Amino acid sequence: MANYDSKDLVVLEGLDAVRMRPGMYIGTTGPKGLHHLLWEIIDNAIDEVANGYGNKVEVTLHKDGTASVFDNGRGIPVSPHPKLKISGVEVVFTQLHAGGKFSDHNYKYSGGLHGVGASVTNALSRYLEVTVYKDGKKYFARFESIEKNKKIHSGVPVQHLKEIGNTTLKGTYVRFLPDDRVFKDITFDFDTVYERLKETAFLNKGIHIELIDERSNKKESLCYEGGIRDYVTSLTMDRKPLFVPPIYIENEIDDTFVSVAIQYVDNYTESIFSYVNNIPTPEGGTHEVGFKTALTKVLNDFAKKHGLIKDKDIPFIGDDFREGLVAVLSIKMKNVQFEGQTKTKLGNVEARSRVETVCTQGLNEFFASKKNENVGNIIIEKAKGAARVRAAAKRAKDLTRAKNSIEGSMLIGKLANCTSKNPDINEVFIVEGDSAGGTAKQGRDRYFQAILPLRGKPLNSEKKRIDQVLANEEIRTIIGAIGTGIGEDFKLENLKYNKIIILSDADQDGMHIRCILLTFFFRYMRPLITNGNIYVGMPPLYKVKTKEKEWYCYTDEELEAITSNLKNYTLQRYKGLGEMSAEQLWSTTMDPARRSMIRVTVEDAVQADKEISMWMGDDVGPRKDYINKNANFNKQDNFDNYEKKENE
Ligand code: 1YM
Repeated sequence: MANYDSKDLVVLEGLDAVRMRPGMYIGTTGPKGLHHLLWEIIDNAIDEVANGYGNKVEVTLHKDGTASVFDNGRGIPVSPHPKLKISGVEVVFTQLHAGGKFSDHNYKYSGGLHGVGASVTNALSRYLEVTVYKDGKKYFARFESIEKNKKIHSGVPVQHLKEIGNTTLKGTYVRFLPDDRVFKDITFDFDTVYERLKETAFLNKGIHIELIDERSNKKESLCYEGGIRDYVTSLTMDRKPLFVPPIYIENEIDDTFVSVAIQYVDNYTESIFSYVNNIPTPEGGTHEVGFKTALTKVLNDFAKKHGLIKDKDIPFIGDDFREGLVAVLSIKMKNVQFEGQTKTKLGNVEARSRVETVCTQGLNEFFASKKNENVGNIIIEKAKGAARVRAAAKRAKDLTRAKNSIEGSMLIGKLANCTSKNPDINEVFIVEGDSAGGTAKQGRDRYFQAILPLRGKPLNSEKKRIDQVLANEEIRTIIGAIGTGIGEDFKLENLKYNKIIILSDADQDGMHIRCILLTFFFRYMRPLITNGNIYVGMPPLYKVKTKEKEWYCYTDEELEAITSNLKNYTLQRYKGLGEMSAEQLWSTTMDPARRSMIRVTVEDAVQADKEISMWMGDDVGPRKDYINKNANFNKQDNFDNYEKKENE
């Protein structure tokens, strides 16, 4: 059977190098590298059909550990290579980076640099078989990695390409067994392959891709007539798209095919997924720059033309048009050059102007149509919101900076500051209501304790955008007093009080204010929480008094414990801080020697994030579910009560 000779081994020295250093060719010998073997074969099949020579690619994961790929294209050339004097099939599977050197091999668009070639798959397989169906004939070749004199020779042609019969089919079938001497685990993962094929199907509209898993009898068929339009739609399905269908543009210019699908969703992030020759470019590059330039220009023009910009409006910058943007940009061109950290950034300068031209033209045409005007208006409205936030955030930054620079800070709202200038010992009490604030001011130790009374309820920052939150007087006062700034400008070293103590009434309103403040700190000043600077003060709920003695109780359990042994006593229930005298407030709640407080910490930020958006967020559904599942409706804490508070 083995009809190879020494000549074959010499030709194959290149493949032995692949086996010596697989990392250089496929990155790792872990699962990612294993799947890379399959991608190489799939990419060749896709290249063939994407260039119009077929319409179907079939991938099968077999029970014996092999994987196979079939495409109904022209079939790999079977004629001998003029210089190498071996069949085209053998060139493809035994020569590193052979594709481009073969005289015939001349796709308009191809993955190029990125793909290391099918020969690498051959080099790292136990065996690989190729069947070509071409011009009514069926051809077959087999390669093996064989051990000779204790040395493994990779991808040796043990069956040179030969004609084995007639056929009515056309195309190429490749089946291989990854080498378990190279890979620890040679099992292909269905989901990994499926996800890759799905992306490929989106990027090559109309191609039929089938994935068959014979190990588990699973079968998936993929075909998207809408291409990247369908891709964007699937990306935005559960994120409230602002209009349907997505904007779609495609055109060819100077042998570069450009297509882009554009949608906006109801959030503030920008997601551009770009590809060159079906290869993802997460680092962006010249094509993305061209697209962004076109988008900014056309939308600015649209706004001007339709009188959507008033004098008082903040001028747009490019970022404003990309808030909530979800776009897929796919281009196909020759001679691609990749750059960047991970070689996933397009470097070709000519791509920039080509993409910009196609996108500008396409977008202009789109918005020139009367029926699309509404889409334009929606995007401009969204961009205006973004511009406002940007301006407000800048104002707030400037404001907090200005306030930070004012010594003594008597200017900050109604803050009654302490006299000490030592942040390590200073504390600030954020107190609910003016009257309680007054009591706290009288009761405090003014050397190290500052009092910040809140007049009304601060805004719930989970429900409002940052510009609205920052417009809120109470929030601004708090930011100014604390001194650190917020968000990305946060600087812990500027903290003016080592302890920030929230002091609110022990009723529903008080709880609500406490939740609002904690939400704000969690979202915008989180280091204060992780650093342990945030506390919740604990005023007593009851005073128990006998002729001889009096007790303060901070919980119902405490009250129960104390009164169970008493006969004649009077009980006072404190409904609010305002009912206490200055002296009482000091001795029960503010005096470091006697008070008790809760220090606020975060054990699991992801969980905290989820809970805060559930409890404090816009979406009522999850909150209602949770409360209905867990609340005790004998108490007065049911869902409707809670929502009423939130909406007040
Ligand atoms: C299941 C894998 O490899 N299909 C495939 C590959 C080629 C061709 C067709 C092909 C290309 C050309 C001309 C050309 C390749 N040929 C070469 C090379 N499926 C799979 N289908 N005729 C057929 O590019 O001119 C490399 S890939 F180099 F031999 F031309």
